Amino acid sequence: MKTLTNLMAATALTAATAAPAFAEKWDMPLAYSASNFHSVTAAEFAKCVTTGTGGDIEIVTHPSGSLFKGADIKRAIQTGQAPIGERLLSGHQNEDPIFGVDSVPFLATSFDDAAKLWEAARPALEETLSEQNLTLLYSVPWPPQGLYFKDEVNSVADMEGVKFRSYNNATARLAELTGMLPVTIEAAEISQAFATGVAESMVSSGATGYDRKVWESLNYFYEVDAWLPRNYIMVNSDVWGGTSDANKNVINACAALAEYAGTWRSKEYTGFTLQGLRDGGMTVAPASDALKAELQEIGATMTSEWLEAAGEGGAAIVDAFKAE
Ligand code: PCA
Repeated sequence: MKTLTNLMAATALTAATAAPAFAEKWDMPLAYSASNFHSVTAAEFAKCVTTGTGGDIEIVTHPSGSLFKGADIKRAIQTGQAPIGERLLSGHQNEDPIFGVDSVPFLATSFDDAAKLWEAARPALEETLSEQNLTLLYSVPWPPQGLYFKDEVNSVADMEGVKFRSYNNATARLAELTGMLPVTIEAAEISQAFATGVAESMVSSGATGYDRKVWESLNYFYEVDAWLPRNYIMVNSDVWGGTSDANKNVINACAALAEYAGTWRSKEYTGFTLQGLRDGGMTVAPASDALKAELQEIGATMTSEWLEAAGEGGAAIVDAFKAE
């Protein structure tokens, strides 16, 4: 008993004296605005880690692409310029088709299916990320993707020549196949792009349209439920390897909590933000049956293109998803 007490006292002493020496600050770049639900979730995750590790690791979030722009976040973490951060998973589809698994049109169109697809894809994604010196911590889906326009659109023919804001390969391809003109713009910059006419349409969630107040420039949101893309939080694998088991446990627990809370928020936010678009003066409605049928055809083309690009690994994920 005496030994145990001594040991505990010694451990407490070590912890107390060691903590300041090992206290680390982890800057966490985020691409989306502070008010966005992903950023709110990340801020809570950061607080959970800071509190849970007793201040050993203090995570400080930097929203709106203020530390690194969305397109640069992954590279910054891979190269150790930032230890941890959040990025749109499908933003890396040009590096490896597997990253675009969540943006295959009409493959997973509900929160339940998006969760199943994530479960099926997660091991392959973890492996691909780990080859890039990245450790996956958690992931949260965006609400279902619909189409934003300035003018009424009832068919693909109505989209001809429209300037379309894209956020990944799939959205750029969608623009091409519908005769629109894609221009890649980060969410943090879209209000300005729409206000200046650089873009006049996009595919995105009600959440992003609401966050960026797009009713100031756009008038229509068509619910298409094309897919639910995901954000994910990654940590540099060297940094992760140098983290104590106790702190890893805390971080993993905070990550699980964040994934749950973020997904819940995403669901809640779906209806809330569509109403917000209406309140802003937009027409929010399901796409017409004719338009839906045309989009399904384009979706089929994009699905076969993705399956061809993603090869056996991609097909295995889709099979596992469909088997659930
Ligand atoms: N918002 C992000 C990605 C998907 C979404 O709903 C964006 O538009 O950039």
